[in-house]
Amino acid sequence: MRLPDGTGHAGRIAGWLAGWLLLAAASALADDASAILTLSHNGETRELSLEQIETGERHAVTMCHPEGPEGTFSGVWLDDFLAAHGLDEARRVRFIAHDDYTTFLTPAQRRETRYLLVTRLDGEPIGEEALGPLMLIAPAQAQDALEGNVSITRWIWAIRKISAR
Ligand SMILES: Nc1nc2c(c(=O)[nH]1)N[C@H]1C(S)=C(S)[C@@H](COP(=O)(O)O)O[C@H]1N2
Ligand SMILES: [Mo]
Repeated sequence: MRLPDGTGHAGRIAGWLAGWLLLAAASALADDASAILTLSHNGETRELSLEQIETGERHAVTMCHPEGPEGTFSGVWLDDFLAAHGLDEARRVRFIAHDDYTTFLTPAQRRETRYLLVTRLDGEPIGEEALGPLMLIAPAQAQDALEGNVSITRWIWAIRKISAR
């Protein structure tokens, strides 16, 4: 016996919808739980997800990034992130980007100005087209940076690895 056309059609839509919802839920979970950063210390390596980076207090600042993106940049203070991983005393904290650009910060440089490890722009994880997935900014220097009065060589974006020693 054949089901009336209406039921079959509705059933297909319901099935499609359920499948789609499942996929959407799974990918939302993966977004926060998949590894975006390699953290290494004395040869020991860990892969961290967005939610593992965003522990503790978050900080937000609304500004224009000299490289283009503007809005509310939020994340964790670099010093808090390092402390959470027992690395606050590191003599050198090196950052390596997806384009292989690299910089490092000494404790003295971290004392000169506070660096924010940015995880989100306007509340959303940051895509590679918007300098993501992670970037370093110095909020206190934002206006000077925009006006070109201060060097932003340490405002590394597209960070894929942080290595401390
Ligand atoms: N990932 C990444 N971050 C980077 C760079 C880069 O090439 N890649 N260039 C740095 C340098 S040297 C400066 S002066 C500023 C601005 O770089 P730009 O003038 O090449 O855009 O971003 C810094 N951050
Ligand atoms: Mo530069």
